[in-house]
Amino acid sequence: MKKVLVGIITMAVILSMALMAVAADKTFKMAFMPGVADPFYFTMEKGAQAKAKELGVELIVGEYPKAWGPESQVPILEALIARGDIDLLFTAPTSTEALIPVLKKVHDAGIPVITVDTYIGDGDYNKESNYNFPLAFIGTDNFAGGVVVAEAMAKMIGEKGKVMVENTNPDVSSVQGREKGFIEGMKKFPGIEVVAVEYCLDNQEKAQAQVAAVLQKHPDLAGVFGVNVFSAQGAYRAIVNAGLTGAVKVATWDATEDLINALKKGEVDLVLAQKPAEIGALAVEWGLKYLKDGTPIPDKKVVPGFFVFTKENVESPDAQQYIYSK
Ligand code: T6T
Repeated sequence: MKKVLVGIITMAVILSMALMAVAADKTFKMAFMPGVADPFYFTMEKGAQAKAKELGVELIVGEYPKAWGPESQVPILEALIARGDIDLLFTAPTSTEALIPVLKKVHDAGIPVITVDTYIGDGDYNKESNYNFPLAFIGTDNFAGGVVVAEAMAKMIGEKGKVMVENTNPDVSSVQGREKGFIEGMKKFPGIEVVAVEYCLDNQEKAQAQVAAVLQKHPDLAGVFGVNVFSAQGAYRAIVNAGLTGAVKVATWDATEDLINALKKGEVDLVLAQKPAEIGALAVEWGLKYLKDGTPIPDKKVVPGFFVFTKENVESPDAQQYIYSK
């Protein structure tokens, strides 16, 4: 009886070692589905591709959606999954709620999911909920960044006056975090009033028109916070067109070449750079660890930092690494 038991255990050990060896040798296939076609996600892809190459992972990149939102993203995700050969998916959900069903479908099909840049639900994947199935969220602490921008803006405008937020969507975790952090940060400054929060739906022209309209209503506007590539690029153009460069302070988020050049020209006063290449690389690295031996991602969260460009450091050689790729 004892001999039989020892035999069974030995067989089980040999089998699991063989399975682990197969997993170690297998070339895993990961899929990356970006939020929209923009320099932030292009840079994320580059970081992910470089890490995938280094670690021997095959990385499939889903088609870049032309517009932000579930209408564009869900069909591309469905097509990715329909391939039937993906071992893990990392993606930036374009809505906290609307992306839950399709990502749950991916998960239920046996494909582990990591959300990068944005999260579903409230992003707490540790508690009981219908959205806690992703392995982790990997992305910026947007609320903390929003507070940093508020404090810098308050300083720039002498801690008094009217400011506005040019945002994209009310149901996207990243940009909502920035807005909330900014508004919270401004509570420390009783002389500052947030007079408007606009949503451009990630459309630069719309952002420009919205900032122009707020300027009409509040000609004494002191500052604008543009929360991402398109809202920020639209926001600073509205200020330039109104001939108010320098008079209205402009704080922006996302280090595109356009925004960095505007900073150099004095049309923008601050650019917060996220670390998209690092986010992409971390997703591949942690994803592979999980696929190889089930290593969990600590706290189901990885949060790389950010870098703040100002006119003082924008030419510094060390800062150049934070500018996004085209
Ligand atoms: O700001 C990034 C990203 O972090 C956000 O979630 C959506 O907008 C960008 O992609 C910039 O356009």
